[in-house]
Amino acid sequence: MNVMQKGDRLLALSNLGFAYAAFLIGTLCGLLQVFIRNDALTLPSWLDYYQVLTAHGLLLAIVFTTFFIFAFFQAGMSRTLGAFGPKVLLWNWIGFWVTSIGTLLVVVMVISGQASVLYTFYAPLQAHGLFYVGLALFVIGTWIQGFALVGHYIVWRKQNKGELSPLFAFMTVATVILWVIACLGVVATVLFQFIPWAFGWAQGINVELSRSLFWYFGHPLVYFWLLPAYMAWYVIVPKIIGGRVFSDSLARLSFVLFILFSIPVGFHHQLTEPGIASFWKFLQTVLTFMVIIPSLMTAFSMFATFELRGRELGGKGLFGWVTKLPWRDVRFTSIFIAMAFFIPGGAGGIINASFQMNEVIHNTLWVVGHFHITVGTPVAMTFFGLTFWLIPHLTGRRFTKSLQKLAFLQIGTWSIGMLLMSTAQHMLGLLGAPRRTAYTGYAHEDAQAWFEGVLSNHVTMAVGGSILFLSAVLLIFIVVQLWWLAPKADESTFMHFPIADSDSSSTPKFLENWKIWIGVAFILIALAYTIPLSEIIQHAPPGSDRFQTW
Ligand code: HAS
Repeated sequence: MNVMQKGDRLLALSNLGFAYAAFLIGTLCGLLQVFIRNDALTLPSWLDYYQVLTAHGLLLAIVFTTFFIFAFFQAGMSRTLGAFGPKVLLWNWIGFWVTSIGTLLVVVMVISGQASVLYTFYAPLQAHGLFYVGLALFVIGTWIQGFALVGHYIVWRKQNKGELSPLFAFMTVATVILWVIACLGVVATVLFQFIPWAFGWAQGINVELSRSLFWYFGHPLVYFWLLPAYMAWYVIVPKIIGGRVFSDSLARLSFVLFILFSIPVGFHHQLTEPGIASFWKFLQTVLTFMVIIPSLMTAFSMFATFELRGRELGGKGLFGWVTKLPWRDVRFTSIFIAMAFFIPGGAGGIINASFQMNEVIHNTLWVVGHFHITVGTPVAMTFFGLTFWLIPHLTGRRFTKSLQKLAFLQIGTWSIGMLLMSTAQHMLGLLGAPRRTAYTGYAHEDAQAWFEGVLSNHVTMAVGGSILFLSAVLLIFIVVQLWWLAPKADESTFMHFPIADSDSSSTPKFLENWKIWIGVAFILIALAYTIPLSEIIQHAPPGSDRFQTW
């Protein structure tokens, strides 16, 4: 392992800084939402609920995650493969700036009230053209950063011919491949549909095509969030607990399966939409069930790592090993809680993906509950756990005992807040409460009764949301301390970068033959999408006019 160079550290820190600025504003928007829905807050006339909701979704789900992920990749790649060369560093910086400029453009458009289109920016809602230009820049910037990291990996492979790359690097490259292929859909709809339409160069928009291209991107997007969390589970957690990666080949295979199956499944977000024949929805539903497999493999692998380590430390009986795990280390406990949240989160996903059951939950608050216990906790809380060692490592400061105690309070409050809020959302959704609405106080008494349960009411959501916001402020406090104020550590801190080595001696080499996997991924995409997309284009109704409801 290499000591990270100053330039590489600054790059990762810049991405982290952007991520946490977005996190603070995004969680504040979340707080406003739960109070508005609870009728406890009326926004001033210049601020609209949908504006706040758009900012909330974009800042947390897209900006916080993406900037954090690149910081993590950059730190880990520099550490495992060696310091970035000048070209790799330069391209990473260019990518960072392009992503940042795109983000700022999008945020300005949302704040100025010209893009209250939510993070899915469904047509025929139309934002200002610059909003879409900002989105395009954002994606291009991430591609530049991604390609720069792949360039770094290629240099390493040339220098280490015939060897499998370290697991961290392999997983980074797999995630970048997934991201680039996924973005093709959103790039196509933004460049060829939204931008010409929004600037008035094209009349009308093919709504179904734009939604299908969006979801071609939108589902693998969730794995772009999840895979870095899985990287932490596979390679960081074993190191923290003093154990080992259960199986190098299992870990690599699970990432390869994500490249294959996470993309040709977007129709499971469109099961209720007309214009797509049932056969194609069914096919993509089946493929969705394939993409569950690598998550089940990951769950198995995690249990194995924990049990092996617990038994090594003397744990006896069926569950005695559980008590041997390092529960007092918040970097472990935070990530363990994140995993535990993913059990109901993943089960909810399986319900969503079941063709018939989707009828019950689609467009209800259930889905909002689902994504708060997938991206909002398993992913986000894994990122919190990473933050607790990543920032000290990058800034050379100490994660002191008192900060560790605060960190426990932070993850505890996040868990409680999320439990309350997402349980209420799941229950309300099952009863029928819709999502994406500013208010749900309908006149009909049956609908009003949905909100009268102990858990299923807006007060629970508001209490949960408030606890979450307090937790977010606490996290920002910890981040600021670790960045600027905590006592300086000695040089050895720079060596404490907990990435586990894995034994790849019996791993089949073809797992790292990207040409095969990219090829198979495109074949599956072609099978799942060519005919339905061409039908959507051939049988398109007249393009829709623009709608701006704000
Ligand atoms: Fe999802 C909607 C299906 C996973 C995020 N999803 C969404 C939306 C978001 C989202 C943001 O099929 C809303 C989009 C919108 O705005 O409209 N989802 C799935 C399926 C999975 C899944 C099948 N989703 C995720 C992940 C997300 C995410 C991950 C973010 C990171 N989702 C859907 C569907 C919809 C949907 C439909 C559309 C609904 C609609 O109609 O609108 C699967 O990938 C889930 C597989 C996961 C598992 C769990 C494995 C468990 C593990 C934990 C092990 C724990 C350990 C600790 C070791 C099978 C790995 C042990 C601890 C103990 C205490 C014992």
